[in-house]
Amino acid sequence: MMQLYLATSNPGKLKEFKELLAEGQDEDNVEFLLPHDLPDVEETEETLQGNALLKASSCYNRLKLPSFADDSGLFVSALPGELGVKSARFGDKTLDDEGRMKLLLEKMKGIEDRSCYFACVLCFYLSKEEQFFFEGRLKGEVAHEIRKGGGFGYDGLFIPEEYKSEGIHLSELSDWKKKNSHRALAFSFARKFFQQNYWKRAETIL
Ligand code: ITT
Repeated sequence: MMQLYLATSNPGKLKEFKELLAEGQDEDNVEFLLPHDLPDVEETEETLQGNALLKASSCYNRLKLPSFADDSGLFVSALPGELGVKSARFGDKTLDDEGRMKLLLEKMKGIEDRSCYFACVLCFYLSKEEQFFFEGRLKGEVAHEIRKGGGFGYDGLFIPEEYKSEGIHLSELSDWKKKNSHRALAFSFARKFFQQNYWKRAETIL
């Protein structure tokens, strides 16, 4: 059984990764572990790839064991450069998820183009020689009101493209999100790749 350390301090992400791993576990031959003392990493890069690598590599360097990290964000067409890779730091540093959604709602007042997408980049840092990246995206639009429910982050303000006509928010689509989110997509690419190329022979490599 291969063990992978998950470098995240976001409980929403952790919950989703646990659910993703639980599906199809039998074929994976892998388990996720959480580091006890996760290194505090300043996300200084300008891309999701760069920050995912920073987080995964600092976890690997601390533990000297295979690690992976997720860097993700909401990219809003009408607000270029404001969220995206900086989504977790949008607005005042003291804001929580709800505060950031309220700020986004405020900034979108009167703006017609509400198109946006979530993106997630996963970096698997298996060794100094082997790092793998996978990306998933989910298109949608910024809603006109916040709807609480499941999920985390900006889910309460995001309407997936597929649910535009019904106006259903991602926070109301927990089961759908498990299969179709940017994170689920990135993870499914990783799973496919590792099942074919790595996890099955991991015991002989590591
Ligand atoms: P770690 O770096 O510890 O993993 P973080 O919350 O700092 O946790 P990011 O730097 O990747 O994570 O920031 C991602 C932000 O984008 C996060 O704070 C959310 O607000 C938002 N986000 C990412 N994925 C999301 C999702 O599935 N649903 C809603 N919001 C999401």
